[in-house]
Amino acid sequence: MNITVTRKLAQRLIEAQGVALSGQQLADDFGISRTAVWKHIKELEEQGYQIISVKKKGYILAGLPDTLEPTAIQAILKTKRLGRSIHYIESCPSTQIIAHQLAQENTSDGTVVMTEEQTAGRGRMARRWHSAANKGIWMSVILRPDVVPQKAPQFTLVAAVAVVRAIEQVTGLKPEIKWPNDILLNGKKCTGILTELQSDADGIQALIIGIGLNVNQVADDFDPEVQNIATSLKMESGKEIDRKELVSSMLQFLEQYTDLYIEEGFGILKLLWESYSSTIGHPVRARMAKETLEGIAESITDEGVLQLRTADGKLHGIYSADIEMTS
Ligand code: BT5
Repeated sequence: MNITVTRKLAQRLIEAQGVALSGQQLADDFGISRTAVWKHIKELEEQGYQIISVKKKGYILAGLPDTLEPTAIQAILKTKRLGRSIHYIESCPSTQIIAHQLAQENTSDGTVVMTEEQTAGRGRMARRWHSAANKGIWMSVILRPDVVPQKAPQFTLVAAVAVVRAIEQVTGLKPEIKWPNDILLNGKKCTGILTELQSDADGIQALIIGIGLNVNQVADDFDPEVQNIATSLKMESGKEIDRKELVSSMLQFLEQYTDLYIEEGFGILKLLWESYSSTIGHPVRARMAKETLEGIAESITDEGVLQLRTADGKLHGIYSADIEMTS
């Protein structure tokens, strides 16, 4: 079966907004037989599309599946660039790996890699990111901003603000950001962000922002390794969440905020980031590669560096660490 035709057919049904499309018309438009159209309709039904077949009128779309297929996302997407090209794979080791390959092949700014399942999802420092099938959002966004490499770390913070805004908009939940890359609900992690860079002597070639968001898992869906520290939007809200609504909202905020950051700098976004932060103003322990420091997390700088004041009064600039709240 020709997948492109199936996708185009889904797109036509979505665009028809509940109006019947005649089988003959579709057959003519796609240059295939009516039986072939019917086979594509059956394929879409298997994917979870609800399609009503009305005698003498044709096919009507009555419901969309909980899928992250590009057609379903793009039907509701309001962005200009982000997600206008989506590479969708049912299962893959890591969307970051695919995004890196695409970025080297000159893929366009705003391209998104999306999957239903990762078999080797990764966090910072080669840690594992558990990515259960069909329950979360595992995606990588490729950006090609014209900025100096020193401006790269803040993209993680900007992305975090975009994710919390989207979670709020779609679910009404109140997430918090834990510096630098975690999003928490009731103190448990629902999202991790991983920003990676491709750069050369000319500057940044591509930024790859990986976002892992636990959406519809229940406690048993999590690996025992993270069961005590992880949560999902469904566990916190008690409701099944529409993943494509969330993707669409996240991409919209991400486009808006990354554009704002590139054009105006980190100022306004820093204020927004601080308003969601669970870290600032609190006593924390910061574990870094070579040392661990305890103190009060006072602020972040315009460069996204955490300012930690230790008991001896010294202020330390922390570029990357794992943060634990100490009270
Ligand atoms: C992160 O790293 O939090 C970044 C995670 C980024 C994942 C996305 S998914 C799409 C894209 N493709 C990838 O392969 N990766 C990105 P870090 O701060 O190092 O946190 C990793 C730690 O989070 C692990 O050591 C676990 O303790 C915990 N963890 C793993 N899976 C989790 C999950 N599903 N939910 C909550 N916590 C998890």
